Amino acid sequence: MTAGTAPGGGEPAGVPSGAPDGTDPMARLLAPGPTRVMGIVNVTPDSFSDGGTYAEAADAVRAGLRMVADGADLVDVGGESTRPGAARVDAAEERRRVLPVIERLVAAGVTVSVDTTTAAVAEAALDAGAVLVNDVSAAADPDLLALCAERGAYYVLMHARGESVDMAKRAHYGDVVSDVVAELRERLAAVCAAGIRPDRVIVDPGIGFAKKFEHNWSLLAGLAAFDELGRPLLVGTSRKSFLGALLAAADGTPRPVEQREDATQATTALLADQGVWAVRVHAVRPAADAVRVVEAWRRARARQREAPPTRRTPPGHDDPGSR
Ligand code: PMM
Repeated sequence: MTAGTAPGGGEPAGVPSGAPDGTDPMARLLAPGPTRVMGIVNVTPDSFSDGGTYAEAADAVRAGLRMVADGADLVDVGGESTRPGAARVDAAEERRRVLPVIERLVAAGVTVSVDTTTAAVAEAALDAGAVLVNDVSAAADPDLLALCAERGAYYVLMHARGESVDMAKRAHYGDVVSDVVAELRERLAAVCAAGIRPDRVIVDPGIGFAKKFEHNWSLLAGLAAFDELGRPLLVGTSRKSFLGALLAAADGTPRPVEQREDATQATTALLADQGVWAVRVHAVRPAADAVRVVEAWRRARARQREAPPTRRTPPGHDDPGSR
């Protein structure tokens, strides 16, 4: 697994802004270390989980700062819902939603990514100090790629097919794991051909994007296959429908979104144990706690490998004290 894959390939073409001291916060986050936690701030009226939560920019900023205090390594700000069936949002409106939030989070020293598929929005977000473009379109827009290349931005290449409005009907695969890896390999080549440095790309299997529920489980079980892409892995399971279906009531009613948090944290622990680079979550504190538990567990496992515990002698055998 590619957790904390150190970026290679020499000096950056241009250090993205975002850190007042001129350091590159993404290089630090991509260096070897525990699974990172990306907090989600959707400034949208209609995202499936937190849509409408942040009516005012100030509420979204407060939520982002809370996430950082709770252990988020970076905050992903989005202004367009990507839930299946969602319609596109005008770029000006998307910019209006995300910019004041990004500006204020960056001013507070937060490492910010922008969740957008639109070059004009990404450009404004990078101007405002975002350092990572989280593109859920599977690199559909050459202008967005050219922008990221020119600006030296870090880039999330997420697997998807088509747009939110019709992606559900494209959820047909032979072997979903090898198909998704192959499609990402092809898109990764396009991203690099557009001039984005390979060491600035993070890949994501796109849980819930043009996937049936069973596809999501197969992908989670098959993440090791993504190692061949040689890039750090970001995974977003938080509160998604496949968890709602798993936890459905006896009559088949899916578990409501706001009651999928415990299951989300189970996935976080399993993902961290597999060594993914980062998880994208709505509730940061339990995710950060889960990562810490996994880290402590791994350290103990490593200690035991180095010095296997001496076997305790059962009483009545060689134990002189019991004679
Ligand atoms: N999921 C959503 C939105 N953006 N970005 C990445 N990289 N990976 C994801 O899985 C992902 C994403 C949809 O979830 P949301 O509406 O809760 O943000």
